[in-house]
Amino acid sequence: MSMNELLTSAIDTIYGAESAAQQTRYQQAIERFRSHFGDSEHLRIIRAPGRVNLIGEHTDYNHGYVMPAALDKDVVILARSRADGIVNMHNVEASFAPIQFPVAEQVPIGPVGDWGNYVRGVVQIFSQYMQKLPPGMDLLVVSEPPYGVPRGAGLSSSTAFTVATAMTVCSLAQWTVEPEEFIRLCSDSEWYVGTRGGIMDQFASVFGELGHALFLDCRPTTAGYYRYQSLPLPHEANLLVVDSGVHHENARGEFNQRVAACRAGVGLLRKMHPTVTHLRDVQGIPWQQLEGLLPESVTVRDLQQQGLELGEIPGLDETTALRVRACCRHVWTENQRVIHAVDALESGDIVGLGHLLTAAHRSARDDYSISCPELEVLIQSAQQVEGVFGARLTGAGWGGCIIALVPPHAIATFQQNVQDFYFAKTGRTANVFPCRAGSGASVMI
Ligand code: NG1
Repeated sequence: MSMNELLTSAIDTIYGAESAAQQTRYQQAIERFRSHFGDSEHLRIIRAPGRVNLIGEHTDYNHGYVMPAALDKDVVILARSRADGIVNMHNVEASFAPIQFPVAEQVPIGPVGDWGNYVRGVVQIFSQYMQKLPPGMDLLVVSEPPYGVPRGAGLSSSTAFTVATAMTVCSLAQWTVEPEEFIRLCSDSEWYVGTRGGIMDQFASVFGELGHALFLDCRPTTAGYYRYQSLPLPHEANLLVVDSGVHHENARGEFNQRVAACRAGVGLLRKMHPTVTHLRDVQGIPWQQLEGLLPESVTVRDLQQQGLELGEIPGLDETTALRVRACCRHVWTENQRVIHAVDALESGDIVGLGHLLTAAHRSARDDYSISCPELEVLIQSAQQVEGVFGARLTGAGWGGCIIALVPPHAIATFQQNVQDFYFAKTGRTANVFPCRAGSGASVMI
């Protein structure tokens, strides 16, 4: 088969009903690669999707439960090897400056916020793991709207980019890495950039399945594997995503503070329960027996004075007050909600699932404090639409998106009312789109 025939068949398999528009997108991308790098000999094309999280927020780095679904929006990379060991990366969007650096086992990090840091992270982490260097490469990144993953929207655009880059590096270097190790290395590559996140996003991006959500237990077994299960999304209701268009600048620092609050919780609980290493370990203990062991608020300095170290967390200040009790309560109750959500999906209980989403939102807002005024306006407007089963913020928080479980007859009203209400209250435009759960990352050709 020719390159074009292979690509056409891969696009049909991955995108199904959307494949005609995607054929055009990919052909245009190949044209751009040619005009940028001269020709398209030996071209590889790799894609990785973003994700929504149905439920299970900020539980992954506590070894808890999550339920994401891969999106049908993705990052595409066109790539080929270079003989000179240089990574030469361009983006079709002019706002991203080109990146160039030599492959190495220690790649110096660029300025904060530089998109090239994700690529540097991948090259460093995978080279160290393989104990050899990949070839240099010419790369073209394509993630424009409407098919790309919206950025800063809590839909894991950075993970999609990281996974696509890592798959590209492995493909060009002809490295075989076991999927779960691959996921861990992708997560480490994002740690290189500075966020102390878990493995949910990478898992969804790699293992996503068309029309399915993924229930994942983020606690690895002793052999380093994870327990997960694909669950068909309901037919009786549609999952709609509403992008607030807002992304708060302090999100990274706030995120790391929540990680710190959870680690503080572990340290304090360990005094009574010495085997605890993650909040997941106290899931079997009634919350009432735990909360008395956890202070409402404690500073990093207070913890240090008690001999409690939180490990390396970028940007943490000694005077930062951590809301330990409320954060741990969110994680504890959220894990339970995920388990109940699995039951609800399996038994077709859409009403029950809707209630769980709404309860998860309350906990994220009140206990984990990750909402913001714009998201609250969206949640309020979603809840006012008759027939809506439930709604919650999705992703890390402080902006980004909400999801809502909406019956088919209410979709048009939902879109209209939510957009009107949001505009009236904030002067901003909300982007509403259906979550069509897509396939996981792949090498297309
Ligand atoms: P987003 O929404 O993509 O920033 C982050 C973490 C996840 C998880 C969620 C909260 C990364 C790459 N992603 O996701 O692991 O902790 O927040 O549930 O750190």
